[in-house]
Amino acid sequence: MVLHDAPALIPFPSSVRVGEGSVPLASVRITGEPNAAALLRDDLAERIGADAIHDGGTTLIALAIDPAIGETEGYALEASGDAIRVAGHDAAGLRNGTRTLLQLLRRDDAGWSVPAVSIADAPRFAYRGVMLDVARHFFGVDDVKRFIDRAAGLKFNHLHVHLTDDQGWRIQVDAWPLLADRGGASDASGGSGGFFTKDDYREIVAYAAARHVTVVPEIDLPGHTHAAGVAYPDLVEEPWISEKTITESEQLGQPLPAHGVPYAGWAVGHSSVRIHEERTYGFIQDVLSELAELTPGPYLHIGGDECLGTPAPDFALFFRRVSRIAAATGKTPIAWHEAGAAEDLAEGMIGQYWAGVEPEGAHGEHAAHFAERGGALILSPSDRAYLDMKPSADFPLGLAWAGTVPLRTAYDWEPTAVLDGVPASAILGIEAPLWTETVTTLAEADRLMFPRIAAHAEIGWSAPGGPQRTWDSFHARVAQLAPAWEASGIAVDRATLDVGD
Ligand code: TNX
Repeated sequence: MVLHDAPALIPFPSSVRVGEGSVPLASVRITGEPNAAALLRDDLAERIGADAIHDGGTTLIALAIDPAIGETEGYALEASGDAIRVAGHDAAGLRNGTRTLLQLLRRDDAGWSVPAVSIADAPRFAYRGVMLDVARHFFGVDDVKRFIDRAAGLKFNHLHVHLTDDQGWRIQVDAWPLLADRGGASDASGGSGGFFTKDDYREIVAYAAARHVTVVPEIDLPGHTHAAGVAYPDLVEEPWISEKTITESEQLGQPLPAHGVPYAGWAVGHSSVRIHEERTYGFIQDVLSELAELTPGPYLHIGGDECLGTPAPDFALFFRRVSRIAAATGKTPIAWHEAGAAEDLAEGMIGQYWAGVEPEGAHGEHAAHFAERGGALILSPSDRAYLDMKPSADFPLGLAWAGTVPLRTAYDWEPTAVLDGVPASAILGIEAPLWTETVTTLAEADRLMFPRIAAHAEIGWSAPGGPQRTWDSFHARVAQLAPAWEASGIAVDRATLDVGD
């Protein structure tokens, strides 16, 4: 095969050889692995039209799982003549190969086709996540499904759902029914919120699983629990209207939080469950065991961020107990890296690092503690990977506390170089979180996340050093893919495609 211009694929594959000509898609039949075939049929129909796909189609798309091919989640894709063959090492690999196929689609005067191409591919990191905060503003089942589609299309394989925060509790808990009923009836702009029933949540988990996305639920503890106190005032104490909370509230023109009353502001670090009351641990035990039961995936996220008023010994005592309650459900607990300040964490826990790519203060040390205790790290540096940071200073949505993050900055980081003293083997992967203080609709979420989410998809998937793993190549590929994103209903803000600053 002759090498021509590389196709606009994100994340860029390990190996791509482009041949001569193209494979026409005027009349297509899809055969092979039935789950992947059914999903591809739907996705392809949306792009090229359902009429082009039928059992008598002249171009063959053959889907197979073949463990002899590549590595975990890897795949091979061959397109030439009148056939396209996608073989996954496993079912997730087949999903990844079909996502590549969808990005190869192009249309010219002769109609839809894909270029003749030979691709071998596998991911760099096992964990490639996005996070949706449904607590500050609630997003219903359909929106979450669309969010999963966006993530899966870029080969992300984890969806972290931030289910609880000061402004709302979004998951039904049978043993504590008021959590959702009362704690879910508010949001960060004084709206009426919402919550997932257990059936809603199961529907999300099943939809994600069919697309090889593992859902990681988070109950944020011991702070960010004001909404739990709206439901059950005795569970939560709020002695900590700190200077930070006062300043933030003044700057935002928002009232300070009041105990037991729904909170519609954005200040953080003012709430906590009662660490010295036994009842608190019964509550946590109930919540985490009901959540574990709803969760086929291996992880439970237990929060740990921004406990600004919690004395260090109380914080340590809390995580000594709660990390073990979480681990006893059979799941691996994940916590924000500040929980690494607690000396006696359950072993093998995963830390999620959110401070900057150049760690200051104790952030790096706290994060490293997870690796020292046999665990691993997920990297979400806020000055690169936070999808809610403004892409430019004048952007109408988003926050800027970690800086503005234009596309070029979002692309410019190396996960293994952030934390001193943490070996590359302890980096499980990366995650791009979308916090939703300023985001109330999926269209607004799109405007903030695209195209930066694509930068993190590539950082999580494509090893550095390849000829296309450069800003210039990435930037050009984003511009080429944007029309396809728009065609699939994603609200891309064209201004953010520029480098900006
Ligand atoms: C920090 S960093 C938070 C969230 C906010 C976010 C806004 C971290 C783990 N927590 O509570 O929503 O900033 O960008």
